[in-house]
Amino acid sequence: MKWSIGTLTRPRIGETENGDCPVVRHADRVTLVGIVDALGHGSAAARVADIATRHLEQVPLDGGIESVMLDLHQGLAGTRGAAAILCLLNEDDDLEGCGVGHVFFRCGPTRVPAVLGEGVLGARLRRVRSFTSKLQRADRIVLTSDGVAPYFGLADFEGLSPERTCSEIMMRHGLGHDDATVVVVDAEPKSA
Ligand SMILES: [Mn+2]
Repeated sequence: MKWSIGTLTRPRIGETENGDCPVVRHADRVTLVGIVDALGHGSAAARVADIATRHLEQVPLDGGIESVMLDLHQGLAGTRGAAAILCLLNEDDDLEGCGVGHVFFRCGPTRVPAVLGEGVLGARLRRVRSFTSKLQRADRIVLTSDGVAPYFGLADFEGLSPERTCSEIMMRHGLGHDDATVVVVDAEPKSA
């Protein structure tokens, strides 16, 4: 499968710095996508988002998503902490996802039994739990931070490109009082 990815992020209304960051990293055989949402907002949160971004640019991906999440947890030790949703997509169309804290994962039409974990990366994390699924052509994954109200369905944005879907979700459901991020991944056949 070919992964067509759109991302959109913006700081809380009135802030110039963003504590949210979208994650997209194409490696040899896998693609890492996700969102890190540093606690709070403003420059202190933006510093944490920055540390997370740099960490995820070089973290080993071959140990699976739980290992990526635990690595990020260690990388954020001593900071104010963050929530995150991270997904690894591979050449065989396998999805492996892992979430910690107040972030959101949606996928369809394939139903993915996504259970996200509690805790704060960098501060307290009892255990991470991951979920896996085989993706199909025309599947769409939508990740959002908690600066986006979760009251929407994938059908509301059917037929729109990943970029356009990000803008529409942000426009209709973005919350002014928090940093907000949307990541949309469409699974498309390689030949398309
Ligand atoms: Mn937030």
